[in-house]
Amino acid sequence: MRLQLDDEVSVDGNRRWEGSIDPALRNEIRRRRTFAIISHPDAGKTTLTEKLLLYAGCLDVAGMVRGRKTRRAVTSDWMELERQRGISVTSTALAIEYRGHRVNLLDTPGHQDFSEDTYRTLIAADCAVMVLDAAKGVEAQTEKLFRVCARRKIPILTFVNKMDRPGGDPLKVLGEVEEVLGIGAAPLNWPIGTGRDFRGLCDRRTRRVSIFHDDAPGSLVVPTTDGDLDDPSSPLLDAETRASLLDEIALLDVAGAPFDHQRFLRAEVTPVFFGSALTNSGVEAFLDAFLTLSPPPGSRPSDGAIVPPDRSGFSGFIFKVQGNMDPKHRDRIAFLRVCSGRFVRDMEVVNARTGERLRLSRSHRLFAQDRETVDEAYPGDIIGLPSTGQYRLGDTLYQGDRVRYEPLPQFAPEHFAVLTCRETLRRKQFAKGMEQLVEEGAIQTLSEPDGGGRQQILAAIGPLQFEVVQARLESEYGVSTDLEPLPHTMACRVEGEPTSTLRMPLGSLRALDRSGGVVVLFRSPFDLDAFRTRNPDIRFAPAD
Ligand SMILES: Nc1nc2c(ncn2[C@@H]2O[C@H](COP(=O)(O)OP(=O)(O)OP(=O)(O)O)[C@@H](O)[C@H]2O)c(=O)[nH]1
Ligand SMILES: [Mg+2]
Repeated sequence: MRLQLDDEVSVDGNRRWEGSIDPALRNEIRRRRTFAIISHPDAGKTTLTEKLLLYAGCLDVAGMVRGRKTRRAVTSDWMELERQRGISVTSTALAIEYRGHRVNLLDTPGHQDFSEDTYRTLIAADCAVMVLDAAKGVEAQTEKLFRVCARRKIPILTFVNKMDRPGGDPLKVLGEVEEVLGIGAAPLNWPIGTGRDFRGLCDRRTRRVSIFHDDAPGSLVVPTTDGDLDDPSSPLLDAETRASLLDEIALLDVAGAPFDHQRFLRAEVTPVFFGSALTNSGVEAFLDAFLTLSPPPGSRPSDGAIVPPDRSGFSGFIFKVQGNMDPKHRDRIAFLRVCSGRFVRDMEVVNARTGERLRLSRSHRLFAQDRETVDEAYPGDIIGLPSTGQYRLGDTLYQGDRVRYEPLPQFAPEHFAVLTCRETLRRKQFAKGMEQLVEEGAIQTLSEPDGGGRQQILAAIGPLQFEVVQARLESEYGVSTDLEPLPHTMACRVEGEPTSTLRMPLGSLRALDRSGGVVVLFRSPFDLDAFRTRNPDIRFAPAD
């Protein structure tokens, strides 16, 4: 359950820390917004991110995901692999100042093979922006990510994108959001025309219409001409368009889900906006509404207690580790979400997992691949901490009384392959590369009991992760590899040390995980049953 600064409610008798009365801290918390952009692949998250940066004045010219060579690439898809393929592979943090707010934007990969990264990034957010393709509506991965938000009661705003493309049907999309996702969908603006005729928006609260100037290239801010919907003399809309718009708005007023801010904050209704990130139509209206509607950083559960953001003691957790963001440094950066108190560079903290005391002498504000030293940070902020392996995903760092935030999800792998380092001389780089990619959570690995250093068994949520590992070993560690997919579909970790020899069904594979635990790979549930029959004393550890 999330608590808002302004309207705190009691929390089922849960213990909670006292908030500090430091007005400066409270003010900094109030002006922060931290959100993740989520959706099915290709709906336009990265393009919308780029345009939010443009409207926030962080960019003079916007890049493009799959643009001509002459056109700038987008900011948040910084990895060479992402630019080559035109998809996001890893989530990206971008800190921007906009209209007196510090906005921490988290662009996430849509592809399900990278969903572990997306889920972890969602946990670091206080709200989510769900992007839908107007012609495709609610797609499979969007639904999965929505369910994660619903379970965690993360407030969701909806941006119906690609209104410039044919086939978009705003009423149909609203219906799908309500029927498939089971959440009230309250449109706060409404499109004027769709596809080639998409030329403006009507704000339902002010009944102001904005017509886009369609001569502006998508790389620059699009000027609009505004007028009143209820002004029949306004030259902005011809009589026919105005009449059908009035009908549509009247229908929404009668039949549409009303917008209620408190219900939005409880994730019971989603405000819906329309636009086209590619042509910058509706992006500014969305960004401004986002600032007023979205919640500031909220409280978080820690070991059965509730930690309010204004708790005076600093605390935060690591939700991502990313290597080689800056080819010059070739280091690893741990992404820490600040949850309470004030972060000051060079402060001493404790890592709740190890009990170790750490001095955080280097800390960075992140802007996709770029970074700059940051001396102070507040709840909601994402700071980058150079890592030499001392941080693990899910680590809590705190000052004062002990805090420990919930562990981050790790998914059970369903795809396996043997990866072999081609050149013996590169074996050290291979081991280092694998070590670092595992630390990032980009892949899980197992080893064969007597496998030697040139081979590792990769365990992944999806096959695309294999390609990413090979591509990154090549480009970041100079190691070329061969991949041999395995027919196995599930991995079970044996509880404790098996006392007797395992009687393996044909085709099953015995391996070791990174902590030396025994793991058995099965091709199918039948093999698992066969194994259980042959090894009745063996117990498997419950999946994470
Ligand atoms: N016509 C049109 N195309 C768009 C719009 N927004 C994005 N696109 C295009 O859709 C494609 C995918 O856009 P991305 O921004 O990469 O989509 P994404 O959601 O980040 O995709 P993943 O990162 O792979 O999950 C690109 O070719 C974009 O140029 C839009 O509003 N209209
Ligand atoms: Mg993307």
